[in-house]
Amino acid sequence: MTRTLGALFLGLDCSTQSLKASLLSADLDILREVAVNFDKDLPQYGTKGGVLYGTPGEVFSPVMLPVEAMDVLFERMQAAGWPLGQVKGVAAAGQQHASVYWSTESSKILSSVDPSRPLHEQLQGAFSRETIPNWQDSATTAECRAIEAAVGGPEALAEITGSKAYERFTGAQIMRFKRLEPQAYAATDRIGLVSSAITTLLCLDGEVKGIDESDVCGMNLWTMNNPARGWHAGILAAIAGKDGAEELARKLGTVERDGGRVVGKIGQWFVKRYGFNPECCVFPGTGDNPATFLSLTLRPSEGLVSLGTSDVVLVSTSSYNPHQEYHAFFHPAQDAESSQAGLRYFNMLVYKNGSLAREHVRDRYFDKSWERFNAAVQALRPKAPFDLPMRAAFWWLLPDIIPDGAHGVFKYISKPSKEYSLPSFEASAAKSVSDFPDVRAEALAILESQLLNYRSRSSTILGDSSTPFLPSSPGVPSSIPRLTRVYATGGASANRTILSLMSDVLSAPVCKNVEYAPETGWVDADWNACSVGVAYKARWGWERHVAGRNIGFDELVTECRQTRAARRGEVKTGTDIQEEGIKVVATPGPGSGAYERRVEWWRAMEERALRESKLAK
Ligand code: ADP
Ligand code: XUL
Repeated sequence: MTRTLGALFLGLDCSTQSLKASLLSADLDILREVAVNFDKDLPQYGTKGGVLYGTPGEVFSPVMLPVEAMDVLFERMQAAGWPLGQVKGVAAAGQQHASVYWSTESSKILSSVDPSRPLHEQLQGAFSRETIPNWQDSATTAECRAIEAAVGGPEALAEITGSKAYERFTGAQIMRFKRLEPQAYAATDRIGLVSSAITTLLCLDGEVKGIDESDVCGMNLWTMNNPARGWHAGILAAIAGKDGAEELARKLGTVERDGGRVVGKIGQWFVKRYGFNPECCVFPGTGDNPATFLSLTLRPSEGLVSLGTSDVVLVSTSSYNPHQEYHAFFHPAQDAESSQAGLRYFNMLVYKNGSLAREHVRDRYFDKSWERFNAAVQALRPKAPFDLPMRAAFWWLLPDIIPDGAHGVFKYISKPSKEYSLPSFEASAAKSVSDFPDVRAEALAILESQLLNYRSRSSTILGDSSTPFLPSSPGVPSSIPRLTRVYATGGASANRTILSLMSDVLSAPVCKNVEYAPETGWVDADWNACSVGVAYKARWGWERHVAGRNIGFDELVTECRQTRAARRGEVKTGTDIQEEGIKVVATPGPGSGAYERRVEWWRAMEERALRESKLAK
């Protein structure tokens, strides 16, 4: 099919291991993608998995790595014939928390780059720190405790900034940098995140661009719980001293509250070197998780489960629900005029023991075969509402984040009976085992425990918030709310058995992104969600900026979907249009009721396993 391409939108994603780009049409079709792999394509930096290791706990990457990756990325786009002159808007996503330090020379250097030479040859002097601490860094425990103490403890910090202190969060990282390299800190003019640094490089107009208000929530520095949102003076003072707090606020700069604001035009370097249109607009960058959230246009009470190396669960809410176990973020595409009451949020839950733990069980008991693993799950999974699960297995091979510090492997066989009508009694009477007598239970039990974890905690988030949710099924405690819909992404979402069990345990339809090609019809989409999500944001910002339309992000995406459906000769409205590009791949079956009845029991089992994990230390 040949169509004139018209206006195009570009999204970049600077993640841990690669820099990726997606090119989208004005109707949000994904037209092209390209990636630069840090280890493979830039071996001179010597990274492994995109990072380098220092003293215990230190994980970082060279600051020039993403700069040189930009050089290679745009060369590749040009070599592949991308019509870059038609790009009207661009936005970037970046790994969260990781900070970039700009020197006092940066402004001058950024405004005078020579289009005949690559960026990495010219920007060395623009940085006051040679490295970017990576989100996997864990060398800042002492700083975390100091930041929490400054505001009255972890709970208070979570209430103010959306998260208790985490080693990877930027506040603790800045504090450690200042302590270890005071001169380099003093020579720092501005501090940004990876997303705002890539945005700065896209504009190259001499200005270091501000951090956006969704990504800023990963810093432990931003007051979220107060209409006068802003840098928290007490935390800044804990990091930089009373006298240095104001200076630190200046270094951190002005935060972008409007995710669709034009922060600059594409730099002349891109215009002269790659033929960009000088009118191409640049919109605020955001974190990789907020960007993924946008690619699925999650509505309040919907969730996303990403089954990658680690598992990440995002729950979209219409109210602020800070909690010590997880992170609260502002929605990445709201405009500055949103009243406090109209603000949207999402909660993020990060689990270290995701795919690697599942793989471990597969390799140990099922000959490294997902087919065998799946067959075991299918054979034993509950098939009726009272076919209650009786095993629980906690595979905390790495010390986990949720629950905090849980470590070790714990397995139990339980026996529901009238005698144990209280879940805590039943849990304490459960038999601890090292292997299940029926080996097939190993596959089912790890999945059940992971998924009941996501079910239990997403229920708590919905129950604690003013977000509307689906009530639980008749006969099940009403304190177990359900997500209305779950989107599955990540490597393990290729496994339909896992998705089908997920639908039963979460009591919600499970969906995947699909894309349409005239030759094949709808197929599973395999594009990069982060770069696509920020390209959507650029499209939304452009609509508001150029057409002057005061339109919400979700509404604009819906309009684009309508246009796409109409192009295929279909008329879609209402819920149909929400399904455009999204396929329900699993719906709750009869076994779902059994899981709903076991959420409270599972919570009691987790409490017991956690207690035993702490005793074993
Ligand atoms: P990353 O977090 O690095 O982006 P991915 O999202 O690519 O990771 O997920 C990689 C993981 O996906 C692998 O560790 C693997 O265990 C898991 N995976 C891939 N295919 C399957 C499958 N069919 N069933 C279950 N897990 C799978
Ligand atoms: C989120 C986190 C990671 C990074 C990965 O808190 O640390 O998901 O954003 O790039």
